[in-house]
Amino acid sequence: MTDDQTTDLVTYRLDGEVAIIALNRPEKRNAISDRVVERLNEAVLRATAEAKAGVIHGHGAHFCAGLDLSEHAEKPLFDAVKGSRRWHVIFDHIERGSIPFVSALTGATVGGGFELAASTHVRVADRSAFFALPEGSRGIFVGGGGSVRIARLIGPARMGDMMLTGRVLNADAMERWGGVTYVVGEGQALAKAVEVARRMAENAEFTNYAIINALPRIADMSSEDGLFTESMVSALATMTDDAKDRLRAFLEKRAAKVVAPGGD
Ligand code: 1HE
Repeated sequence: MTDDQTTDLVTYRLDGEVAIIALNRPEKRNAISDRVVERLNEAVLRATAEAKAGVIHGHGAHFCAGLDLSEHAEKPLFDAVKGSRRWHVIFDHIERGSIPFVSALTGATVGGGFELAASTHVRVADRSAFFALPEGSRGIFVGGGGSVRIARLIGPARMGDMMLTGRVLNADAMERWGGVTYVVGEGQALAKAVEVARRMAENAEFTNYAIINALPRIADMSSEDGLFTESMVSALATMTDDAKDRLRAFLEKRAAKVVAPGGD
């Protein structure tokens, strides 16, 4: 385990093949300032270079209270545009980099915090987690990619409902809406997220890359273009040495079978 990129705002450690990144500003409920998002970017790029999967969580009781409103309130218009565009670049390093990320969600997962979670590939919430998009009541708008990513996760109508009414959803309600795919007991989000990330790290690296890069692009295409692209990506994956080894291992009965769920 290494701990050498820890800054005051974001912590980083490598646990085997899994990079564990955490927002570290609990006294401000992990609100994302300009400095926080840059430190997050450094950690994400390092994880992409040396890990096979990543976990993003928040120190303290809350995942993230969103954009740092004290900093935002002072920004001239064009700086606000450039700030939003910077979030887009950085969150894109998460969503369409080369390794999958899991977010472990606790407490407030609000505004830009939900947008950060939406840029990860798997979301695990514990029962303390709550979700809101209070931009309407603050007189602002989502700017961290939420209008694309959150709208695709839960649907634009539900996202509009959250933004217009300020309603707050608990973890079970958000699971029903498709915004998270694992709900665990309070205090268990990080452990479950690490377990999920370790499992993903065992996959073929090229397949993980194809999953995180091809799926969102194919979702933007027509059916016809999507099916064609799928055939190309599928054939490419089969050409890798990894695929050849893994397919042979299965045929020679050296690989794990798919096992029916145990009911959990
Ligand atoms: C903050 C922020 C923040 C807390 N920016 N400082 N996000 C929001 O509208 C959510 C605003 N925050 C809250 O509603 C609450 O703080 C929480 C529900 C998250 C947590 O409540 P609580 O009672 O545990 O903490 P608190 O006492 O409200 O906050 C503790 C401190 O954190 C306090 O500062 P202090 O100096 O008085 O101790 C708060 O001011 C500070 N704090 N949240 C700055 N967000 C790219 S566009 C994205 C657009 C958005 O993200 S909009 C949603 C913004």
